[in-house]
Amino acid sequence: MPKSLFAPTALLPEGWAQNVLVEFDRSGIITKVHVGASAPQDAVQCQGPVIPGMPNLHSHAFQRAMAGLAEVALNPEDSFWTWRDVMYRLVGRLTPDQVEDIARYLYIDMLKAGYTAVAEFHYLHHDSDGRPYADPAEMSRRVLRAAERAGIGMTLLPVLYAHGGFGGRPPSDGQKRFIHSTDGYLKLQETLAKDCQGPGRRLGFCFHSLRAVTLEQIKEVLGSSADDRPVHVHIAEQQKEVDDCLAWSALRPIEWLYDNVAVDGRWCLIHATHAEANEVTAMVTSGAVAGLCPTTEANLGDGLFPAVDFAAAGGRFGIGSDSHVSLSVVEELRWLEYGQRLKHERRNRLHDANKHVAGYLYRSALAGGAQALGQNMGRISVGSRADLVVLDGQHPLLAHVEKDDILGRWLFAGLNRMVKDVMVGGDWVVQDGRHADEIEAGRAFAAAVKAAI
Ligand code: NGQ
Ligand code: ZN
Repeated sequence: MPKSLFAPTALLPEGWAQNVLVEFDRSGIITKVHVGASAPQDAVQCQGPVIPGMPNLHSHAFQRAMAGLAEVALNPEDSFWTWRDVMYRLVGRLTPDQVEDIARYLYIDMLKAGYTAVAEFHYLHHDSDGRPYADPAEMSRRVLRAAERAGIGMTLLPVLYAHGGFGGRPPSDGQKRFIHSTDGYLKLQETLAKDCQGPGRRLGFCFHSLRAVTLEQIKEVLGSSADDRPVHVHIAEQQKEVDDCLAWSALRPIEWLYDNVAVDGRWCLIHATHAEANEVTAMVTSGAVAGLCPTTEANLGDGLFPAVDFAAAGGRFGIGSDSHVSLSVVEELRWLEYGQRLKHERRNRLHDANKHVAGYLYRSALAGGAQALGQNMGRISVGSRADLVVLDGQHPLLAHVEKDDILGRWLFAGLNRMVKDVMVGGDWVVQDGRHADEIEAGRAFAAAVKAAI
C-alpha cells in the first residue's frame, strides 16, 4: 500500500492545482500526483495549502551558537572582518559533541521554518590544536549525524581550505582547524562518499573562497572525479575581497573564476555580492546558481547583489541561512526583494512574466536550491522526493486567498508560524508547528553553547 496525502490545494510544477492526491513509496519518492481527486479514506488530509519544501543552500551550522551575540558595537570600525575574529574565537573552542548538539537543534529549527534539506558548507575539520582527529572525518560525521537525528536532507560540502589569502598566502592561527592539503582533502572526500549514499544525502566539492585555494588545487579537485557532484564556493562577498583579488590578479573574483575555470550548472556561487554587468552575464550564461543569503549579507554589511539585472537575464538563484542570524524562508525571500526595493526606490522588483513577486521568489529558490544541492527535490511531481510543507489553512490571513496570493500572504505578511506541518522523504518531521525532539534538543543546544561560549 503506498503512503498518500490529500491536499485541498497544492503548488505543482505546472501551477496551483485543487484536490491533489500525492502518493509516495517507502523510500519517500513521489509515485503519483492526481489532480482533481476525491479525498480517499486512507490518505492524510492536509489542513492547508501544500507546497514543496525549501532547500537551504548555505549553512555553517556551528555559527548558530553565536547568532545574535555579535550585535555589539565594540569597535567603531566593526565590519565583516571584526565579526570574523569573533567567530574564530568560537571556532577555537568547539568540540565534536558540541558541534553535533548545536547542529541538531539548528536543523530542527530549519525544518520548522520550512527548509527540508540543507547544504552544509563544512570547514571546521580538525581538533583545536589543528591536528586531524583520530577519524579525520569526525566533524563531518557529526553534522551528518545531526541531520539524520533531526530528519533533514543534507548535501554535505566538506570544504577545501588551504590558504589565508589570494596567491596561496599562509593561513592564520585562527584558521588552523580548517586546513587540508589537496591530498588530505581528496581522501576526506573518498571517505565521506560512503556516508552520503542514502536517501536525501549528497556529497559535493567545496572551495572555501578564492582566498583559500589556488588554481592548481581547484583543477586537481575537479579532475579527481567524473561525476556531477555539486561545487560550491564563497565569492565576491566583500569589497575588500574584490580589491585584494584585483591587486593580486588584475581581475575581479568572479571574472577570475570564469577566466580560469569551466563554471557550469554544477556550481553554486555563494553571495556573488559584488558582481558587475559582465560578471552577471557570465553567471547567467553558465547556468550556475547564485547562493543568496540576504539576512546574513545584511547582518555582515556585505552590500547588495544586483538581483534585478540577474533575474531579468534569467539567472538562477537559491537562498541560504548561512550564519543563522535568522532561520526563516520568509525573511530570506522578503529581504531579497526588499533590498532591491530600497536600492531602486521602487516596488515589486523581482518577478517574471507572471508578475507575482512571492510566486517568482519561491519557485526560483526551489529550483535554484535543488540544483545547488544536487538533490531530487523542490517539485511535487513523480520521481521527486516527498519533501513538503503544509501552510496553516486555518490562519485568517490565508483563509480566503488562492494561488500565488497564498505565497504573497505568507512571505510578505506572514511569519514562520504559518508553517504547520513538514514532511521530509515521506515522513512527517514537523506536525502542528512542532518537532518531536525540539525540547530535548533545545536543552542539549543550550548546554553545548554554555560550555562553548
Ligand atoms: C565563513 N561566512 O567562512 O564562515 C564566512 C566568513 C570568510 C560568511 N561569509 C569567513 N558568511 O569568508 O573568510
Ligand atoms: Zn558562508
